[in-house]
Amino acid sequence: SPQNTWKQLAGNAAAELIQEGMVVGLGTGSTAAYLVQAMAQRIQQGLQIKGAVASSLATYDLANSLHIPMTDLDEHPELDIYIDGADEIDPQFRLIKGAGGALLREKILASAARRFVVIADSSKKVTQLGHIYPLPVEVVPLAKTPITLQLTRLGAEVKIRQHNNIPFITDNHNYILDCTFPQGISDPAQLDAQIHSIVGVVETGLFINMVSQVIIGGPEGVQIFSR
Ligand code: DER
Repeated sequence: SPQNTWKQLAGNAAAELIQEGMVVGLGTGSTAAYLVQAMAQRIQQGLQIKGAVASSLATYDLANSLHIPMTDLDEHPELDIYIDGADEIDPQFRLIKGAGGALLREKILASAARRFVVIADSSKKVTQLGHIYPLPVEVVPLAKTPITLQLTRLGAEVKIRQHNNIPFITDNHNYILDCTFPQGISDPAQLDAQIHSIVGVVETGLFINMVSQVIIGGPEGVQIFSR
């Protein structure tokens, strides 16, 4: 599909940003998978990185199977670059992420990276967050119902993410509550703070003030936006 071609354009362009000796964070999802494949090719052609840190067990398995040298945050607490997809990207480079269920480790790696580069097809660009994708919130399972109540009071329609008709379990053994805001999210920073003040919330899919660069693949080819 054209969308996959655009995702591949963005992933290939991001792979060119990786330099010798870097510690690279690898995102999760279909666009990030194109980056992983492009980076694996560059490594086969001789690129020597110090190691890669995966944002999910799924990404770890893909990268490892492509013989990318893997490391972790204990060995390398600071990453040179973190490259990942997004569900929505607004003009201020604020993101909704988490449709793939990996938002906690993705945000941990994004915060550990000197540079966070987002790769996406052009359909992810929005003017206001929250109109296309729900906002995922990772929660401690035992608190899911009181948290649902409080999120509802914040104006969200809340659904627990299911997988084969049972609650989806994240790599960190938590649940995800998908929050739909029918009017969109007018103040992402305020909403993020309000959600984080609810006890039992582990992390939200709102990424604010974290993105250095956005690489968009689309009908016009590749566009790179820097902050
Ligand atoms: O779940 C995630 O955060 C993914 O990175 C998601 O935001 C992008 O997934 P996609 O590249 O498959 O659209």
